[in-house]
Amino acid sequence: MKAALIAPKFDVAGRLVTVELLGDGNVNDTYLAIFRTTFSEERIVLQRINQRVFPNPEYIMKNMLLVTGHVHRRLEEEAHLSDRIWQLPRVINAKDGKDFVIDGEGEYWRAITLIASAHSYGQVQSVEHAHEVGFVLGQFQRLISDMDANSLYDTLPGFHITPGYFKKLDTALQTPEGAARLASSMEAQRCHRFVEERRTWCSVLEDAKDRGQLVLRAVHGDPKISNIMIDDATGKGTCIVDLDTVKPGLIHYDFGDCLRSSCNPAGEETQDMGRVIFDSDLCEAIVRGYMVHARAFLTEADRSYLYDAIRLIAFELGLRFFADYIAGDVYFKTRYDGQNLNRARVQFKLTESIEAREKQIRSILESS
Ligand code: GN1
Ligand code: MG
Repeated sequence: MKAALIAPKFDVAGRLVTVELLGDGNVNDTYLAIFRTTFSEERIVLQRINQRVFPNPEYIMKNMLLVTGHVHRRLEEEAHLSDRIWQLPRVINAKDGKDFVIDGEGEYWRAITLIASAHSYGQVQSVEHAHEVGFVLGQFQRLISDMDANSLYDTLPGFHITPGYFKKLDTALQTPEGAARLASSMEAQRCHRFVEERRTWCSVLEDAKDRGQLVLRAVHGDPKISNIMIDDATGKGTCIVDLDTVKPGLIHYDFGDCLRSSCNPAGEETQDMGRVIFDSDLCEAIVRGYMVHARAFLTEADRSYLYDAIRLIAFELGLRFFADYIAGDVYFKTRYDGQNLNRARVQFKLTESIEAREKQIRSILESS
C-alpha cells in the first residue's frame, strides 16, 4: 500500500501534505511525511518493515520502546552534565494506540519522530566528523550498558554470527543458479577464493564468546556512519538512528561496523576499487572519540578483540553481500545488476587494507 495512505493512520496533528522517500537503506523502505496545521508543521519518519529480513516486526517495536524509554530516561537524568542536547527518536503510535499499522497486504508500518536540523553522511567528511562518530557510538553503548541484554528480543537470529553467512553461501552455491553465477564471473570467483582463505578464522568472535571471554550485551547492531546524526548547528554528534537491530550481541559488532563504514573514505557503493582503503588517521579519531565513553565499560578481554572486530565486520559484510549475489539478491535491495557483487568487492578490498595495516591499528587501539 502507498505510504501516503498509511501516514494519516498515525497519531500526528494536522493534515498530511507530502510523503517523500528518505535515505537509502538496504533493507526497509523509509519515507519522510510532512503534516501541517494552520499554525505548525510536523515531520515524521515512516517506515515499511521488510518482513523477508525481519520475520517478527512486533519484536522490533518492543525492543525499540524498551531502548528508547531507557535512553530517554538516562539522558534526562544526565542532561545537566552534558555539553550538548543528545537525541533519540521516539515511537509514534498509530491512532488506534498500536505501535504499528498493518496494511491490507499484511505489510507492517511504523512511525518515529524525525531528528530535525541534523544530518548523517554516507562518507566521512573530516577527522572532526570521525571523532564525533566514535563519540556518539561510545555514548550510546554506555547508555545501554546497564540494560539487561536478556530483556531484549532477538529481532534477527544469526545476525553477525559470521560462520552462519558461510552456510548461506554454501547453500546458494549448491543450487544450479548459484553455481552458474559463480561460473560466469571472474570477479565472483576471486571473491570466492578470498572468503575461503578466511573461513577458519571467521569464528574468532564466536569462539571468544563460547569460551566466556566475551559476553552478550545490548547492542545497536547497525551503527554505520550513515546512522549517526550530526547537528547542523554545531557539527557535533547528536544521535544514532535505525534501532531495528538493537538486540543482544557483542559490542564488537558495533565497534567493527562503525570503524569499517567510517574509515573507508570512498563509501560502500563506490565502483572505484582503487579508492577503497582503511584510513588509519580516521580510525585514530574515531577510537579517541569512542574511548571517552567506552573506557568505563570495556574489559581487558573486550579490548583484546577490537582489532579482530574491525577486520571481521568488514569481511562479514563482504561475505553477506557476496552470498546474497550468489543467492540472486534476495536480502539486500539492489538498483543495478551485480550491485551486491560490487558491494562485496568494496568490503573485501577494505578487509585487505585492514589486514595490511594491522600493526598500526593495533597500536592505535593499545594507546587509547
Ligand atoms: C543494512 O538497511 P540498512 O542500510 O540500515 C544491513 C546492515 C548492513 C548495511 C550495510 C538488517 O542496513 O547489517 O551493515 O545494510 N541491515 C540488516 O550498508 O541486515
Ligand atoms: Mg539498519
